Amino acid sequence: MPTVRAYLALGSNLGDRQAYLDFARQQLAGVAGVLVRGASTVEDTAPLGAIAQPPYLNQMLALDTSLSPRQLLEACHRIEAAAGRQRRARWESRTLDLDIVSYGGHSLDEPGLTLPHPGLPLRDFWRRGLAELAQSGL
Ligand code: A4P
Ligand code: MG
Repeated sequence: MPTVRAYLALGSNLGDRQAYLDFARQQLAGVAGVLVRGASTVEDTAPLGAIAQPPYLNQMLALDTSLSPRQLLEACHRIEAAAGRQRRARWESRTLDLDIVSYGGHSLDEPGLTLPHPGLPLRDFWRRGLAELAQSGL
């Protein structure tokens, strides 16, 4: 089965942020058609955007996947939902964000899926994560 290198950004800014990132990596490791090849150092980052909110933990993952971009996105949404369910009674906001930063060299602009992720030029912590993975040959 041919695989594609994809990069996935993890983010959490509510609850036990590190535990949510750990949960995301564990869940991804269990998805058929996904191999987690490496993970960047977790970074504590100031929140981007106009809305006041707590700081984030962010991490970049390198994956090899035989899933299509849409299947990978669906897997991400399932993992986000599973993380959200654990805390729904306590936290109203999202506790785990999974963004597909890139999928091979593919460019895509469909409803609900844009590749590469348009946030990449605006997020220096994503670029640092990618650079760190690249240093390890990933
Ligand atoms: N979507 C389209 N393209 C993609 C893609 N390449 N990967 C769609 C993932 N999703 C993609 O995202 C909204 C919709 O984007 C989804 O339905 C999906 O189909 P979401 O994750 O469901 O919602 P969201 O996260 O509330 O909105 P959005 O626009 O994705 O927000 P961002 O861009 O994720 O921003 N500050 C710091 N320091 N670190 C952060 O990680 N993150 C955010 C959230 C704000 N500030 C931050 C951080
Ligand atoms: Mg998002």
